[in-house]
Amino acid sequence: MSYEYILTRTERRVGIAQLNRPKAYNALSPALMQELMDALEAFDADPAVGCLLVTGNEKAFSAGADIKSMAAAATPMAMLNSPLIAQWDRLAKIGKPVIAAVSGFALGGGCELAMACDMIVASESAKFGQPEINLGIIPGAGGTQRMTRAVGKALAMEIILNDRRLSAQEAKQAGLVNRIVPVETYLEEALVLASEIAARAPAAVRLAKEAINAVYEMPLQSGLAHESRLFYMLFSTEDQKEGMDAFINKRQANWKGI
Ligand code: DAK
Repeated sequence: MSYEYILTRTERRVGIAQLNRPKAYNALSPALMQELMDALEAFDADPAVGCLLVTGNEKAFSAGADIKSMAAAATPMAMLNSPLIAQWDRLAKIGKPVIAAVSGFALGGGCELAMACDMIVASESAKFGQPEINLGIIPGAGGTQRMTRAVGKALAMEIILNDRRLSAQEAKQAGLVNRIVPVETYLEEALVLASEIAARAPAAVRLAKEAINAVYEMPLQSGLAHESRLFYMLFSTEDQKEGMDAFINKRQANWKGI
């Protein structure tokens, strides 16, 4: 499959999607979002891929939704009916883990895209922010919700109401990102993390992601019951038998993904 606004490749069982509108700081046009979601869904369906990686370039992960195409949607109904909306919902349905490798600007929808991934590896130059207030709007793709859950109410208020930007260090301290790595190696470091996860038992990885994300959807007792059901379900897989046999016989497990 060839794309116009993203680059894709598979390496070490990792499906990599790179946003590729460098002149516009990888602004998320509807066409780019559609290609990105098409690519992520294709990786999700590919048994040769165990983990997904979304990245931009050194200067910008993404500066957010394409303001020029948003400005054209002059009414609420035009915005509601814009092709942009449906694209965002597709990301939450990806079953395999998705890692964002972020360098430079991650602003507005770019920050929301990174936060909608399961983990964030940030380069030392990464800058996170929700500057929508400068456009007379608020975040619309999860910024008020995911940012607040990640960094807490006090800091989220500053970020969203007053365009306070977080450096990589601040983002790490606030719990927004997993790790900070040098700019020169950020993609390789993210790829190493992704390939380690991609080498693990696929069904267990998938259900572990589902169980963790359920924290944000369910009260504790429901979450615990959900976790138990997923745990029991894994005893129907060959990989559970393989993993336990490998432990007992002191050998490397050979995961089959079934
Ligand atoms: N959209 C379109 N073009 C952009 C852009 C953007 N978000 N960001 C940068 N560009 C373009 C600039 O227009 C410029 O293009 P030319 O003039 O060369 O044609 C080029 O990229 C370089 O930008 P600058 O000249 O501004 O470069 P600087 O280095 O001076 O500044 C910057 C870089 C990233 C700090 C600055 O460009 C900037 O502040 N950009 C805007 C950041 C921003 O406000 N982001 C939030 C956008 S609103 C939703 C889904 C998503 C969203 C909402 C709802 N639903 C599902 C409901 C998301 C909304 C947003 O993200």
